[in-house]
Amino acid sequence: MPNHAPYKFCFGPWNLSEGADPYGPTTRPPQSFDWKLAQLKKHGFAAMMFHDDDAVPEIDGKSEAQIRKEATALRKRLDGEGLAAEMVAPRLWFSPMTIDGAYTSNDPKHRQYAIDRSLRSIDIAKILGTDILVLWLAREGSYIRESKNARRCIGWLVEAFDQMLAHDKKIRLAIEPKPNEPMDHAYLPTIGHALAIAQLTRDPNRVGCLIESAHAILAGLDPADEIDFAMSFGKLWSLHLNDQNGLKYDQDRPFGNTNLRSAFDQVRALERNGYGRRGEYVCFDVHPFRTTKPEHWMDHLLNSRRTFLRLVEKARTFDEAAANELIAERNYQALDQMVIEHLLGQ
Ligand code: XUL
Ligand code: MN
Repeated sequence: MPNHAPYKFCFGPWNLSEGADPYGPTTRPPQSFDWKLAQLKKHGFAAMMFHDDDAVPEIDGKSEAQIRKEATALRKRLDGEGLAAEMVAPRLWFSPMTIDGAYTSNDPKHRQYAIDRSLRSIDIAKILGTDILVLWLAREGSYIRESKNARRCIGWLVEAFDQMLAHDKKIRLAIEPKPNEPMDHAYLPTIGHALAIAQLTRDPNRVGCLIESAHAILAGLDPADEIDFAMSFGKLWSLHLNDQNGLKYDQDRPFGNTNLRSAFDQVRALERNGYGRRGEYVCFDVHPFRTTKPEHWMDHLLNSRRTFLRLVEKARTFDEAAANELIAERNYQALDQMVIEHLLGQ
């Protein structure tokens, strides 16, 4: 095997999903958390991503002490298996308290619920040994624009982030932007927005981002450029590689399955910026196709990792000197074909 250092891989329990979509039921039987963890370990992934209620199920009904107890038991288990927790993310889009948004709900009680739940997620992250709190701001945006005051909502987001930063001096917030779905428009749709709002918080150095390939494509952006942009600020703290066919619902396809050249460009961007050298993980936020049979349940993850590793080889064997000559001659026509030939191989 060629040397693929420094990359370490992870996924979340939700990535072994059962195939339900808005138009039909599940197509695979549900599997237990234990089964998912065993699959992760068996296939050589180094860490698991956790929503707060993946780590502590039915979290809303539990006391702080109970949450700590269950998180501590999970940490012991992960340690015993030699696995890490990559991040914790508060799931702020399921509860009746987040129907109108979480940090930006028009109801102050609901905004408080979102903050309280985020602080509990930080407690869980600390116990699980990760300093990354991922914030996918699912319902922070508008569906009916006049129902919200966007200026005020930005202020509420900053207030919420400030409370999280104050709650734990080590926690880092990794904002995962997505421009739409479930909202018509999100308040933080791109990496530029995530890094800009960081500057309004009490500790900008602890507010960074997570790039998901599909989310960047949905924003009409090139995920590779988003990687270079975030890493120019030293703020790419996590990564959800996957793929997406154009501007439609979020597809979470296997990495590289639709835009292979873009996947190559993303890997090149990671390589040139040294992603992973400060302990960052490569996570695959991919889902099995609805048609996938239970016996092929891991294939979307294994295929994504295989494609990623093959593209690392492609990036490392790309003839940079020859490419630079073509760039110096402004012969981008030949450069374009050179990339295609390199990807096609012999
Ligand atoms: C949603 C999405 C989430 C986050 C974690 O599109 O990507 O799974 O990654 O909350
Ligand atoms: Mn994601």
